[in-house]
Amino acid sequence: MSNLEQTLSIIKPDAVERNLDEKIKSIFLTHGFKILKEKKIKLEKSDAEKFYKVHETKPFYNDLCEYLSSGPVVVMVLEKEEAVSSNRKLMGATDPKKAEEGTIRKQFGISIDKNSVHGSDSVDNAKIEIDFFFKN
Ligand code: IDP
Ligand code: MG
Repeated sequence: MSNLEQTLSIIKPDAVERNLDEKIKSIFLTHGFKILKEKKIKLEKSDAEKFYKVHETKPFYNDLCEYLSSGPVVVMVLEKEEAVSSNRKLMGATDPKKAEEGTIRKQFGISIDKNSVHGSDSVDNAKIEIDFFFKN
């Protein structure tokens, strides 16, 4: 049975800064994702605050929003069967030190905050996040 999904991926400032965006995009393509939409943008801190609102009570919220708006990011809509869970698996654990071999965060993540990629955590949040960046 087919369960084609879309998910939102962000290549975060630490990875864009190290010119890893083409390499990370090629990893998505190799794993069967289609990149339906893509843009390189620099967020305002207020955009990052809106995007990460679910984390607003966390002690790391302010640093997280500063960081996400500290330099250009590449935002993409990825499509694949079970795209949401497939992307989460390919990204690896939030903390690169805990991420499995072969995952993007294991390969490229610097620290729990500079962990190179974002991926939606549910189909519902994927829709919200895709609209956040790509609604006309
Ligand atoms: P996720 O990106 O794996 O879904 P979330 O828990 O949703 O992880 O956290 C969002 C982002 O906030 C993480 O990707 C990471 O950049 C940052 N973050 C999460 N936990 C911590 C922490 O304990 N300290 C600093 N930053 C954190
Ligand atoms: Mg998350």
